[in-house]
Amino acid sequence: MVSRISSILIAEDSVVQRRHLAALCEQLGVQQVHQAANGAEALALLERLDAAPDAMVIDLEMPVMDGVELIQSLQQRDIRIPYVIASMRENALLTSVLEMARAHGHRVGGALRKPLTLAPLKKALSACMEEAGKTRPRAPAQPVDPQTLRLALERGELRVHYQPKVDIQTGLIRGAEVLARWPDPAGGFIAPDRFIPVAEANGLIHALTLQVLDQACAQAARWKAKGLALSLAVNLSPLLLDSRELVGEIGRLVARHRVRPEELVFEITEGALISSEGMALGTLARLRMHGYGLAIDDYGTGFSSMQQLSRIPFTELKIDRRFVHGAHADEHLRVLLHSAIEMAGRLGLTSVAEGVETTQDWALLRRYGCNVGQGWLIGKAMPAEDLPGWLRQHRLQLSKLRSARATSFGEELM
Ligand code: G
Ligand code: G
Ligand code: MN
Repeated sequence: MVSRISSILIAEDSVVQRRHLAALCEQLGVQQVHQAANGAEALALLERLDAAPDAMVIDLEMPVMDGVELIQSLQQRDIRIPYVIASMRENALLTSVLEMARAHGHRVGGALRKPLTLAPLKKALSACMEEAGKTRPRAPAQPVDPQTLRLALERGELRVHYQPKVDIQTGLIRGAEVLARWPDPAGGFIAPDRFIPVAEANGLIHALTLQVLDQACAQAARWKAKGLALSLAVNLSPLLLDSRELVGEIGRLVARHRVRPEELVFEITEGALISSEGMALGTLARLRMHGYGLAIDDYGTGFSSMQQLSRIPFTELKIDRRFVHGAHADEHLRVLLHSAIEMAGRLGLTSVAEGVETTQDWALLRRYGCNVGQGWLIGKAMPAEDLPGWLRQHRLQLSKLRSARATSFGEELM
């Protein structure tokens, strides 16, 4: 039985489908099943009922008032009952309605393709009850005080962590992404999404990035001396690309640590590339001429066109995690993921998948021929001194990763 659901409302025009769904709900232990043949009936029923149902299942295509109109009416009336969306229509349509519902802040357990079956329905209903327990919306990250950040940079308090990037075919480590960390006096670390935008807005991002790069190069040299050759990826804020000095400064820093440009990759977020003008394009071209790798970061979130991508000499395409984690259960995401990997291959770019969280994510990426993976399944960002221990642990996992098989792809959507 699905915990905490004792009553449910089904909005579905087909009598046959409605009965089928009611029977499934009863099998799941739901005691009271209310039925409506369209959105208007569902709203009328909600007004009449003494106690609101715990959850709803909403069909999209219905006469009189369809499922999308029903969801919009729920929003207007501020009715906050969690629900599951169901339809026979294509995944892209289901996905866009799901996005709309979530943008309203509604608790949606998933969008399911009809005819419904027991297991996906149970999972989706459980998911909407789980979401009900979470506090929403999430509080926005509190930005830090610019003066405090300035002082921290002057005192060299910033640290960097390393998140491993591994070859998806062999499981072997290829490199790591360098991520800035600011130790919190109260313990732990202040997350970069709280201080990177502050650094950008207060003229501190240049100094910050050079400090990050300095620590990363010093570490790369130490690892190299021990026989561990890793390619390190450093994030570059788009604001830095407007500086004419940047390429020279990076060159001097790298030379001082005797690191070769080929051992570094700079990541630039996709969204920043769309509006990039002459100066930025020149900086990127010069970085590439000097031998550094260039990665498009968060690919898939920025709506760049092929033309925009083709005018910059990239070496790597980092596919955003929202197209990676969970793609095994979502046909729409799978198409996008597969075509991004294929496009990277055809353009001669290394494909890197972010957000690899499960062995199912891993198995799918391997099947699609993705080159490199990064994510919690492999390893979280860690201080340099933890990396040797992680490597030992990781070696023990290799055979498991290499034999990871995709079970079944498909059936349910979200
Ligand atoms: O791993 P984590 O949650 O810390 O990363 C959050 C975000 O902060 C990432 O999107 C990453 O690109 C960004 N970030 C981390 N370090 C740096 C940095 O040194 N420079 C820039 N520009 N962004 C960074
Ligand atoms: O530069 P970028 O935005 O890619 O930075 C990586 C970010 O992604 C960091 O915030 C890091 O903590 C986060 N991250 C790394 N691995 C995973 C993962 O497997 N799943 C999720 N949800 N986030 C991840
Ligand atoms: Mn990045």
